[in-house]
Amino acid sequence: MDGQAPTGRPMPAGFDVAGHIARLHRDGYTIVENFLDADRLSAFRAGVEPWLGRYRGRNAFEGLKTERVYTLVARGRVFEDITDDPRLMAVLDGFLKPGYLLSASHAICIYPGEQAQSLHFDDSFYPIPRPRPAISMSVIGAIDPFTAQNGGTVMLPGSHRWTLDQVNAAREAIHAGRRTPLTEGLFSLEMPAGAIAIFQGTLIHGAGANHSDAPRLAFTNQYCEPWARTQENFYLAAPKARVRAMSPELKTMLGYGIMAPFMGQVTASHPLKSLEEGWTAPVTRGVAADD
Ligand SMILES: O=C(O)CCC(=O)C(=O)O
Repeated sequence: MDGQAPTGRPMPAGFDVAGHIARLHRDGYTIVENFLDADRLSAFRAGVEPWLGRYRGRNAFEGLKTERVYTLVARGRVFEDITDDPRLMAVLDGFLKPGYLLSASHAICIYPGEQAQSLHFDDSFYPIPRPRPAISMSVIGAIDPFTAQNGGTVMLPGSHRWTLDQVNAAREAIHAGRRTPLTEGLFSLEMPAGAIAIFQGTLIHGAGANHSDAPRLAFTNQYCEPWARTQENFYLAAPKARVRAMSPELKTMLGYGIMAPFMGQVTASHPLKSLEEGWTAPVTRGVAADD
């Protein structure tokens, strides 16, 4: 699909949308090399640097030697650009309904000595039985090259089609260090800086252990169906002044859109109205506000 992208911005010639969609259906993941060019990689590093060196994870899942910078999309232009990139959106359009939402957006810096994260699938918190279509789609992007040594994401291709019993059996076997037919395909994602993996929210994966002597910097963006609840609450987390300057696609992804016929309305108005200068909540107009 060359030419016009869903964003109206140019789609790079030769980007094989259909091939990526086919691999996502077959394996549960696909890799886009050169997603960030050298300029975007430098801009990413410069943009995230002031936010690093502040916190460590609060639990083993976040990673006790891992730092996460949440609400990345609202922290600078490069983070917007990687979130609504036309190539990515063209692939996501093959899986999620129009008006899909950004569910999570953060940088992940895994420091040396970090242990492997427990294996999981990203849309597990939606209580709908498996097997089923993914309710969310995830991206993990390499700012540092991913290797098996430095914490490259561990993935289990094909697991996006499994029942919950199969998922649990595979996870138990892997965590116990046992090999079974279900665990055959387990591998560590190795990809150069600037590449991303797109994967289905139903695919088993987890951050690898960092046995190297350098941090592994990455980002993840996750997108969900327009009817599903998002992990991050961007209405509260992303300052309106920043959202106003974002692309129409990003505004929709952050919740300033309607899913037909009226999901997401703001007191019977389109949510974009709430971004207009001087807008006040209708319930406070003409009466004293409580707070
Ligand atoms: O950092 C990674 O490689 C994956 C992280 C992940 O899967 C998660 O935090 O949910």
